[in-house]
Amino acid sequence: MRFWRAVTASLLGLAISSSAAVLPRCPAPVAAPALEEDASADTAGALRPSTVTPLLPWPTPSKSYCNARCTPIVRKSWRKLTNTEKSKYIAAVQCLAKKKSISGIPGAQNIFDDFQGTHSEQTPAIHWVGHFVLWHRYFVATYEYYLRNLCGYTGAQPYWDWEYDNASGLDMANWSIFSPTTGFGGNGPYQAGDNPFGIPDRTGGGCVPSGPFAFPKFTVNMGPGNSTGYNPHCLTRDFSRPLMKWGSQTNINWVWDTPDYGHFTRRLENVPDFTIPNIHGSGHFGVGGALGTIGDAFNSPGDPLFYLHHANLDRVFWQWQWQKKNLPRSLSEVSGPIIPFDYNNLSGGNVTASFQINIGKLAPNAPLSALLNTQDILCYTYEKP
Ligand SMILES: *[C@@H]1O[C@H](CO)[C@@H](O)[C@H](O)[C@H]1NC(C)=O
Ligand SMILES: *[C@@H]1O[C@H](CO)[C@@H](O)[C@H](O)[C@H]1NC(C)=O
Ligand SMILES: *[C@@H]1O[C@H](CO)[C@@H](O)[C@H](O)[C@H]1NC(C)=O
Ligand SMILES: *[C@@H]1O[C@H](CO)[C@@H](O)[C@H](O)[C@H]1NC(C)=O
Ligand SMILES: CC(=O)N[C@H]1CO[C@H](CO)[C@@H](O)[C@@H]1O
Ligand SMILES: [Cu+2]
Repeated sequence: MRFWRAVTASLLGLAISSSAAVLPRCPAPVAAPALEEDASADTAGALRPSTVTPLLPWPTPSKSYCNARCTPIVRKSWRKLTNTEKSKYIAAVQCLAKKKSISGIPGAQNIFDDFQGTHSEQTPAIHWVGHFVLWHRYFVATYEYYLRNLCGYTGAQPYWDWEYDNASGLDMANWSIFSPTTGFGGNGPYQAGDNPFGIPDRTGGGCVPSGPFAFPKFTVNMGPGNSTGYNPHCLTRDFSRPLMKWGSQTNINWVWDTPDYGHFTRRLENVPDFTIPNIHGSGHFGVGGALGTIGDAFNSPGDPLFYLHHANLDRVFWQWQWQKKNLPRSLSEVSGPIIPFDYNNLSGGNVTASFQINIGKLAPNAPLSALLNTQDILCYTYEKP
C-alpha cells in the first residue's frame, strides 16, 4: 500500500516518503466476481481438446511466503472475462491513452505512450538479461496500477493464454482476443515491406482496420525503431502463423522443466533466431510479424495486447515459482547477465537480488528482491486458466 502510495506520488510529481512499512498478515485474495451469464462465451476455450498436459499443476501460494501490504487482486484469462468485463478493460486502456503524459519522453502525448516510450528507451538493457522477466513484471503491474488508479478500472490485468487458443485448433484469425467487437481487433491487410529477419509466412503489415484500437481513434505515437520523437501512426499487425504456434503448452512445459531462476528465464527468452521456438516470441512475432507494432522490439507496448501477452509470460513464471519444490528459493534467488547475452559472465557479471531496475518516471526504482514475490510490494495473484 505504502509502496503504491509512492507510485501515486510519483504520478503526481510529489516527493516520495520513505516511512517504514509495517507488514500486516497476509490477506486472502479478493474473490473473483461472479461471472455474468454470457451467451458469447469463448469458443476457443470450450473447444480445447486435451492434447498436451501441463507439466506443472496449479499452485496454491502459501501464506507463509506472503508479505502483501494489501489484498491481492486476481488476474484472469481474457477468455474468461464476460463481455462487460472485457469492455471495461478496453475502456480503461482508451482512458489511459487520453491522460496527459508525465514521462518527459519527447514524443509521448499520454500515459499509454509513457509506457511505450519507457520500454523503448530501455530496450537495449532489458532483454536477454537476468532481470528480463522481473523488469516486465514490474512494468505490467505498474500499468495495471495506472488503469485502476487513473482510469477507474476495478479488475486486474487480464492475461492472454495463447496456449489455450493454440489447443483450440481454430485458426488464429478466429481467436476471440482478436474480435473487433469484444477484443483487440485483428490482423492488418497484407502490405509488402522489408522483412530483414525473414519472418515466415507474414500475412499482414497494414493498419488494424476495425475494433477499439483502429486508426484514428487510437494512435501509436512513437517509433518505429528506437526513435521516441512524435510520429502518430496506426497500430499495425502482421500475423505469422508459424511463429504464433510457438505459444503452445509443449513449449511452456519445456520452459517449466528447469531447476532454477537462471535456467528458467533463459528458456523463457531462448535465442533470437526465428527457426528456434520461444514462447516470448510467440505473441510478439506471431501477431507482429515483420511490420506489426508488437513485433517492434522497442515499441511493442504500443499494441495494447502487449500487456496481456506479458501477463501470460508472468503467469507462466508465477506458476513455476509457486511449485512446492521450487520454494522458497524461487522467491529469493535471481541470476543471469546484466549485459544482454553475457551468459558466460565475461563482461558485466550476474544480477543479484539487490540489483535495481527502473521504469523511468512511472514508478520508484525497485530491487529485484522486492519483485520476486507478487504478494510483497506488488499485490496480485492468478486465477487458473
Ligand atoms: C498449436 O501448436 C502446435 C505445436 O506448435 C501446432 O502443431 C499446432 O498447429 C498449433 N495450433 C494452432 C491452432 O495454431
Ligand atoms: C474463421 O474466420 C474466417 C474469416 O476470417 C471464416 O471464413 C471462417 O469460417 C472461420 N472459421 C471458423 C472455424 O470459425
Ligand atoms: C538509434 O539507433 C541508431 C542506429 O543504430 C543510433 O545511431 C542512434 O544513436 C539510436 N538512437 C537512440 C536515441 O538510441
Ligand atoms: C550467472 O548466471 C547464470 C545463469 O543463471 C548461471 O548459470 C551462472 O552460474 C552465474 N554465474 C555465476 C558466476 O554465478
Ligand atoms: C555474479 C558473478 O559471477 N559475477 C562475476 C562476473 O565476472 C566478474 C569479472 O568479469 C566478477 O567480478 C564477478 O564477480
Ligand atoms: Cu520488452
